[in-house]
Amino acid sequence: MSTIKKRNIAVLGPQDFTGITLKKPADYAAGLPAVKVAIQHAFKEMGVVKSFRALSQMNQKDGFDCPGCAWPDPEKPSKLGEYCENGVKAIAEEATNSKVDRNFFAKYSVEELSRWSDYQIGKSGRLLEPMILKPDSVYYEPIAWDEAYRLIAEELHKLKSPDEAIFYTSGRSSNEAAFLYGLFVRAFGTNNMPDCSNMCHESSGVALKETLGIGKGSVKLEDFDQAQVVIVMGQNPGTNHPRMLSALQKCKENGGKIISINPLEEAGLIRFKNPQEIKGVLASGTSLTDIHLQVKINQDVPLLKLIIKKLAALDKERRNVFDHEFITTYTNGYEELLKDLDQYTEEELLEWSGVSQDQVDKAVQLLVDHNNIIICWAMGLTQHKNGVQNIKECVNFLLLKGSLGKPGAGTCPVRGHSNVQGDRTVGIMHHVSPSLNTAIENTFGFTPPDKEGLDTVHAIQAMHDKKAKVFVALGGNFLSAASDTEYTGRALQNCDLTVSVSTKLNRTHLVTGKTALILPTLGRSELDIREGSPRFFTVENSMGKVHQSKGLLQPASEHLKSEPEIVGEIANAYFKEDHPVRWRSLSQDYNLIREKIELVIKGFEDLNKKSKGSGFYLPNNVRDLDFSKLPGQKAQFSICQLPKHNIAENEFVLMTIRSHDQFNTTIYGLDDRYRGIYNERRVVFMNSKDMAKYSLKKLEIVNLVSLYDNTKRKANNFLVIPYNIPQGNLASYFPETNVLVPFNHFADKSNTPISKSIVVTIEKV
Ligand SMILES: Nc1nc2c(c(=O)[nH]1)N[C@H]1C(S)=C(S)[C@@H](COP(=O)(O)OP(=O)(O)OC[C@H]3O[C@@H](n4cnc5c(=O)[nH]c(N)nc54)[C@H](O)[C@@H]3O)O[C@H]1N2
Ligand SMILES: Nc1nc2c(c(=O)[nH]1)N[C@H]1C(S)=C(S)[C@@H](COP(=O)(O)OP(=O)(O)OC[C@H]3O[C@@H](n4cnc5c(=O)[nH]c(N)nc54)[C@H](O)[C@@H]3O)O[C@H]1N2
Ligand code: SF4
Ligand SMILES: [Mo]
Repeated sequence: MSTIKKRNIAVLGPQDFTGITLKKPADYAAGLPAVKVAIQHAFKEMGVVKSFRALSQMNQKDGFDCPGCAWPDPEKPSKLGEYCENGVKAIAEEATNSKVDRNFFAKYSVEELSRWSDYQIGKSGRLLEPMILKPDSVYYEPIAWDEAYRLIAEELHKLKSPDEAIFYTSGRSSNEAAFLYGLFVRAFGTNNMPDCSNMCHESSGVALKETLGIGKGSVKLEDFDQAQVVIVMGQNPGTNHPRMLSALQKCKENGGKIISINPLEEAGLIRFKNPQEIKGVLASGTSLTDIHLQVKINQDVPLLKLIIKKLAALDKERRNVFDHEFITTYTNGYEELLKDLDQYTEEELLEWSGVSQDQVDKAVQLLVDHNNIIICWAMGLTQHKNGVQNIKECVNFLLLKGSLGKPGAGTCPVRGHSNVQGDRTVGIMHHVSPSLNTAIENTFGFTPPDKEGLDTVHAIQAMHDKKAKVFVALGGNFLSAASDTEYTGRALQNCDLTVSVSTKLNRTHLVTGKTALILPTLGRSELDIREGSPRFFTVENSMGKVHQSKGLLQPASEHLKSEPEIVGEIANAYFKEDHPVRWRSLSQDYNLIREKIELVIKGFEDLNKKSKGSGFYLPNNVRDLDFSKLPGQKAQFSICQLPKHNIAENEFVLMTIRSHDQFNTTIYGLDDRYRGIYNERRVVFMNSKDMAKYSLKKLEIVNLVSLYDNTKRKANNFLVIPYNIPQGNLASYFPETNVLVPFNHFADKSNTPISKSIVVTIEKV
């Protein structure tokens, strides 16, 4: 037995400043600065030739899907290029020429690397060959692929129960990889399949499933052309889904209006200068938001209730504000919803929301006569204790207006990772689906487990309490993405083995189990060749459309394997050929995987054929107004409570958000251009009245402190930035602030961490 070394790892990394410069927040998104920044990133990471090659194929029909967000491509992609600044940053990050080779790992111990910032770690480059961190070592060293597979199989065989292993997925994996992975995990015998959606849109999935019968949105991209009103809630598209601005622009040009509901006035929602148009480059662009409702953090339910109450009063007089025919034909619970509203006064709802009377009245005026309404939302609604109810209140509104199942109307949860929705569709989930299990059993001849698995927050607790001992991640950066960084760090360190299938080095590779493996994989943009022919895979976008993606760049190293190959070989090593599934042949031939997906997953019939070209839409009962699977065969109104925070006099509600220069835990750069912050991430945005109240000066250094269940958590060193944010509210970037989010506080029903409403106090340094 080798000795087990206690490594001296800095779980949180450095907490010092990088040298801030402040400018005025921007009042438009994109335009020439976006083009300039995009080109700078591309050329710096990939060089000129590779940049042109990569960008000419991104989001084109025979090319590869952008590795950034899940926003859909238009039916006819422009030859000028169908991508945005952040898509370019995403591809530059993946196709970078920088590499971390075995010399790098021989030079820097994990102890030393853990003292690097996430930005430095990420910039070190692409992983090239499998590496192992042995129990007695602080240095990763090379390991042969077969040896790595054998070691994983051996550790999995050692477990007393399959439930002692955790299999995480991040939403970049293809449908083929995710399907095979889910199949292996079930064949192995557990449903412990946490994934990044647990921290993301899980609240949307739960709310939409319960009210409308499908955990996905209902709108298609074309619906934006016809919408009369688009409400954008808790979402910052200018940064996180930049090409959504083109859809909003089209909506405006067709006479539509936009209401944004957000504690911040995000630049991308003010005005858009479309870099693909002359007027976007030379002129002032298109003004987007017509009405901005500056809601306090997590007071969307009171605000929506207020709007509904006012509309209901008008409807009483006019009978045409709500769509009564729709309500009668398709819904359950209308009377109860209206009755529940009686208990609130308009004054108290207004007070809770923090919005001005005048602005609410303007919004009501706009909404009264329009019935083609889309609501878009993202993390500003999902990452709260009452995240599920936030979305249910949105559904209430759309049902009242009959804004579902027709052009220009519907639900639009805007997804994060480029294939997070697809991964869930093809079987990555901790819940048990009896119909999926039956289909797997019929197709593959083994019985999948029927015990509910662990989601992200419960997987962390299981590892922390040593009830789970092996952690495998298909992509992602679990340590930095998850809540309660120090607790999650201990959880990972308590494991016997942690395995990361990754493209780039990240902090999860440094905060590890006793033994750790890094298995480097091909990126989206890279050629995936088998026996002389390129392979392609499929992905599903935010609007339920499945299409193919084919890489074309030379892989970062000849030693890289594709994700399906890695999964198949782990399965093969574990089962040693003694299993009804032919893991190796499946993992090598994606057509075979697709044939199995066709048999197992509803809506994928003819996948091999249909995924070519612009792809196909999966079935969506809301589009067809078919609520037959719901109680009473109707869509459901829901009674939602007002979210209470019980804030003490000196406490704030903090939302942890993304800067313009990051993709989740991947830090592209240190600027948040639209908010006027340059070269610094350790900032906290605060209302200047609150600054005066606590005698805080601009750029004064403070610590943020949260206190839950008598445990104090602290994030040190943040510079105070005066900002247009409601009083009592704060904003700061994640992952730096994840240390404040208690592991055991999460949304009811969806278990999504409360990353957007953390109660904190400010400590002067
Ligand atoms: N460039 C880039 N693109 C990305 C990502 C990235 O990190 N970088 N991440 C991807 C992923 S995985 C996801 S899930 C999405 C995330 O996309 P977003 O949800 O847009 O990301 P956040 O930065 O978390 O922004 C949350 C927004 O909600 C607002 N907000 C916060 N709390 C509340 C609230 O209580 N009520 C309301 N009404 N608004 C609130 C914030 O002010 C902010 O504008 O983006 C995806 N795309
Ligand atoms: N406080 C706070 N915490 C949050 C959030 C928040 O708003 N606030 N947002 C949450 C949300 S919405 C999400 S989705 C999660 C994200 O959680 P994750 O998905 O776990 O995190 P990412 O940062 O997207 O993962 C980045 C890593 O993925 C790997 N990678 C990139 N591309 C590929 C690929 O093609 N294949 C493989 N195998 N690996 C790849 C790279 O090694 C990279 O370092 O974070 C959550 N955490
Ligand atoms: S909007 Fe999202 S998917 Fe489209 S190019 Fe930009 S980052 Fe990529
Ligand atoms: Mo996400």
